[in-house]
Order: sequence, then C-alpha cells, then structure tokens
Amino acid sequence: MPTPGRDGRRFISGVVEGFYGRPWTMEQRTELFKREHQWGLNTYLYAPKDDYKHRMYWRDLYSPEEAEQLVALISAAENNQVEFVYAISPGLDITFSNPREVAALKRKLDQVKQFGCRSFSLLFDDIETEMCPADKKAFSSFAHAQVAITNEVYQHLGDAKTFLFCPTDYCAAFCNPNVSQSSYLQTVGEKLLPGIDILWTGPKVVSHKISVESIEEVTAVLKRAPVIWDNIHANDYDPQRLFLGPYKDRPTELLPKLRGVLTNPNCEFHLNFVAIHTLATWCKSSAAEGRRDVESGYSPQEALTLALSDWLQEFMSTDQPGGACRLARLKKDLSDEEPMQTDASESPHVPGPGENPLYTAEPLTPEDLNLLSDLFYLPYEYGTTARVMLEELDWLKNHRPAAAAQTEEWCGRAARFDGMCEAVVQMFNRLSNAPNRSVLYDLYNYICDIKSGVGLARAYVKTLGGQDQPSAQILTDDPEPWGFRGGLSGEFQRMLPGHGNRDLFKHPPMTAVYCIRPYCTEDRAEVQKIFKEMQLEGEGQRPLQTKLISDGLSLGEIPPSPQCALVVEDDVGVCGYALGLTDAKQAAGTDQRPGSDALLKDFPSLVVVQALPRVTDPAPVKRMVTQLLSSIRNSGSRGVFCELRHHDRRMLDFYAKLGPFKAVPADPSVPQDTIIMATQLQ
Ligand code: GDL
Repeated sequence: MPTPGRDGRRFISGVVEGFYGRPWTMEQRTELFKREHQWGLNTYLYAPKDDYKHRMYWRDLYSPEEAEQLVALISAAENNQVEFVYAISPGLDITFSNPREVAALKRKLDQVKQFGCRSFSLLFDDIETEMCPADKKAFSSFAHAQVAITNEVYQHLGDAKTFLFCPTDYCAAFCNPNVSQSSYLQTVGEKLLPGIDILWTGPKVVSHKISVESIEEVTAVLKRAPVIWDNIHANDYDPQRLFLGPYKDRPTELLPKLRGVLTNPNCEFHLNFVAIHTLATWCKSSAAEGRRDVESGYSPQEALTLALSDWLQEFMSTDQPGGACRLARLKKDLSDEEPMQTDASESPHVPGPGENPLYTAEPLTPEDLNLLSDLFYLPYEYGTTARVMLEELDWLKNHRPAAAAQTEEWCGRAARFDGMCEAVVQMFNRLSNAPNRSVLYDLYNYICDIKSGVGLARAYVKTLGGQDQPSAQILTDDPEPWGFRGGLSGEFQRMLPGHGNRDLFKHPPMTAVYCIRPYCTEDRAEVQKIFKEMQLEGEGQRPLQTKLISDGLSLGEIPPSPQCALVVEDDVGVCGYALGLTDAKQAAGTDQRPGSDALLKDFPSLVVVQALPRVTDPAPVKRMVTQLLSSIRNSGSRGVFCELRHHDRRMLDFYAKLGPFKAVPADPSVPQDTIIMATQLQ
C-alpha cells in the first residue's frame, strides 16, 4: 500500500457510493468493507445521491431504526479498518446565509457523529450555481458562501479525522475560463481551511485520462493535492452501459501527487469486482511506494487478469438454497472429484431409462469472463474482442458480395464473425447457469441486451451473404420489439445529426463545411468532370458498354426535371451532385428504355448521385439525396430508381450506404450489365 504522504497522513483509497439511482443495501456495504480490507483499500465515502436524507431531505434527522442501521454500518467499517466518511449534499435548497440552515446542518452531522462516525464530507456537486437574493447580499460569490459554511461546520465538528469538500466546479471542463484562472477555485483554494481535502474528477466528469500535469495545475490553485473522485467506472448516466474493464489511463506517477483516489463505480453492487480490485492493484503499484529504482509496476491487463480470476471464484460460490446441490452436480459432472456433501433430502433425482437426462450446466470459463469484460470495458474504449467484432462487421458490410459473387475472404471472415457471435451466446448460457445468482441478476439485463445486439448483427451478416436465415426475420419491415432497440431515447438519438459521429473507425472527424444548393447551368462542366473522374475510379479504363440514362443526365445531355438538381460544395468547390428525372420514361425519349413497364409503374423516377472521394463524411450526401427525394415525392412520384453497372462495386456500396435504395430483381428490359436499385416514396 502507498506509504503515508510527506505530511504523515495515509493515502485515501477506496470507494465512493456517489451515483444516482438505487443505493446499495447495508449488507452490500458491509460486504464492500470486507473486500476493501482484503484488498488493502481504506476508505468508504457514503454519498448515495438518491438516499433521501443524504440530499433531498438533508435536514431530516435519522429515525431510531435508521440510526441502528447506521451504527452497525459504521462499526462494520471500523472492524474492517475502513474509514467511514459520511457525506451530506445540502446544495439543492440550502440558504447559506440563514443561521438556522447552518444549525440544521450541524445538528444532522452531530447526530451521525453520535453513531460513531469520525469523518465527514460536504458535497456541492450538480447544483444550481445562481444564489438566492439573500445569499447574494451576504456573500460576494458562490464559492465564498460554500467555503464559509464548510469551514464553520468543520470547526464545529472539531476533531474530524478526514473532512472532504466537493466543489461545484469539480472538473476542469466546468472551470471558467480554465483551471488556473477560475475565480471559483481560487477562492476555494485560498479560503478553505487547510485540514479540509478537496474532491476532483479530473479533466471531465468522466475523465478518459488524468495526467500528472493536470493534477499539478489544479493542486497549485487548490493549494493542496486533490482526492480524485473517479467516475471511470460510473454507469448511472446510461442504462445500457456497464464497465468491467481495468482501472486505466491514470499513470501511477500520480500517486505521490494525490491525496487519494475514490472510485464511484457501477450502480450494480455485484458488478464492481473488477473496478475495485484493479483500483486496489493500482494503489499498491510500486510508484506509490516511492521506489524510484523500480519501474511503475502497474499493467491494466495484468490487473484485469488477476481481478477476473478472483471474480470467477465469486461466480462459482453459491448464494441460494439448493445452489449447493446444483453446484455439487456441476462439479461431479465435470471432474472426478467427490461431490460436495449434501443433505439426503436434497439428493438429486436420477432419471430412469427412457427419461431425459438431467440438465447439466456448463461451468463458466476464464475466457467467458474475459469476453464479458471486453464487451463491457470502459467508457472511452471497447475491449479487444469487442473492437475486432465491430471492425469485422464494418468490413463485412463494406465488402458485401454482389449477388452470388462471394469471395473466399468474405466467406471466411463472415464465418469467423459468426463464431465470435456464438461465443457471446455461449458466454450468456454459462453465465445464466452460474451458481451465484446475485451477481447474475445484476448482470442479466446487460448480457441479454448484448446477446440481442450481437444476434441482430449476426442475422444481418447472414442476409448480406445471401443466406435467408429465419433469424434474419428480425431485420424485416415489421420486426419484433427487440429488432428496434433503445426505446424512445433510441429514436431521439437516431434522429439527431450527431448520430454515428462516434463511429469508431474509418470516418475521420467532421471538420469540413458543406453547402447544398440548386444546380445551375454553370455547374455543368464541374458535374461532367466529377462524373468522368468517378467513372475512372470505379471502372478504370474499361470502355462503357451501354450508355445509361443516368450517364446522359450527368453529362448534361438530358436536362434534369425542375427542382430536381442539387450540388454539394466544400471549400474547394463542387464535390458532388444529385440529379433526378421525375418521369424517367418520358425524359429518356424513345430510343432508350429505362426499364420494364412493371418497374416504371412502381418507380417512375430516376436519380443519379455522385460525390468525390474527398467527401469522407456521408452526412452531406445523404442530406442532398433526402432533399432530392422529397422534391420528387412532391411532384407526385411513387418511387425512384437508380442504375448501376454490375461490376462497379464502389457505386454499389455508395448507393447501399445512402440508405433508402434496395436492389430490385433483375429486369429483362435493362441492359445485362446493369443493376437497378430503387426506393418507394409513399
Ligand atoms: C457526477 C456526479 C456523480 C455521478 C457522476 C456520473 C460527481 C462529483 N458527481 O457528476 O454523482 O455519479 O457524475 O454520472 O461526479
């Protein structure tokens, strides 16, 4: 463990129960203290946001029953050599200048002191920064108001072992104009009594990385080393996320520069094994011991392996009546060991001849837990397998085989992807058979969700490969509710322009500014140029066998219909176009047949879209097409088609990615080397 700091005080390390949502139970907290003790962590900060008497009803004293529970909890912490820090969050509605409010705060903390608590904390995070008129009159700033009350309470308590203050600007992102010039932090740093320590979440609320320099900067303003309130594993802001990756991206060189680290982890108590175990490993690493001769000993991967191996034991421990019996059977079935002693009355039923054999659960493997951690890794990073799966799916999608022309590589990679999906399903099955039901129940929604997500991707790849799997049903126009995931919040997200910006690969950040405007005759030469350039790109020097109507449109030989021609420009010039004919048959004239009557009945209009390779962001082109389709719809058309050359994979991909267009069955009246993609408009 880290040696005491230069001032002789021990390094604060442990857990803050500081998230929104259902607080942990007393039993879980007691369990936490045992673990903290076992792993060498020394502090627990009690700060459950939605506990009535911690925040919303902070003035209310505890009832005798609650008092009894708190006394037991505080003494359980003490028995495990864990320092219990009681936090209160009065900031929602306190009037700082009212002496009765200050008295209420003191009264509450005095009560907790009577329960045996020796360490306290005042939290002012996530509150309104505008003061009420009375406070504005009494204090020159919000920081002055908070500092005054905190100092007063600290002095009132007299002999607090630890006293922590959480500022309202608790990360660099909240500081105005920045950390070193923040007048709020300057006041806190100068005026807060030196015995009070300050909580800090790093550059952001959920900090990806915390650098030594950033800590030196904030230490200078605060005039003391901060205690990190680390939200790296917090998941209270997104019900689909869970973090089972190792404590990471905080160099151990930070240890001597900090007063402490407390992790505010996942809401689900049982899912914090990795978060807390790896933090403990980090705190124990050699840099903390000041052994400058030894290189920092912390490896997130090794810390994770250690944690997962201990967690596996936890999964296998039974916590329910009958579990021991099941576990005994599991062990018996899978090894030569003698079964565990079980009660005679619990002896398992033995199936007779002709009966089904008893269900035998496969035990969870270390690989399962590795995979689980990879799938639910960290807020800014997926684990290796998750990344590979995403990359493979991206590749399979972008190299989708043209009708019946699958390459060996595509098939091989599709099969490997399928294997990875199967491993997720198997992991799910083994997890749901794990004897420790408490851990499983905390995990269940997440693993169900990922199993479904993976199932959709798997079905999609099968459809791409031309396999009409029953599982592909989920991708139809009328899917079951699990085919369109995410609920209303998911709908909103999909409608926002930023959706997809966080695509992990390929698409560079959007920096260019695009302008979509109507096509005019002056654009003709530019449009022709783009058409020719893209033709070279897609088809090389191959001579055009059949001239398509869309070629005529691009070359300016057939005029687009009114309101049906757009170009997109970037700062270099025109970089893409979208041209349409509301009535393709009429516009094509008599010498060219754009398709059979059946096709033209459903899809009477035609479009051609092109964009130069420098347009890496798909959004402007998609927007241009949406605009064009909307004009064509307004003209009364029922549907639109586009023509592509069979071998022009680039254009096949391009149209497929635009979204609405789907390939239609071969039409005998279109040239043989041509594919038609189409979309309905009404
Ligand atoms: C916060 C809250 C915390 C919450 C976390 C993650 C602090 C100091 N306060 O801002 O209660 O759990 O974000 O959502 O971090």
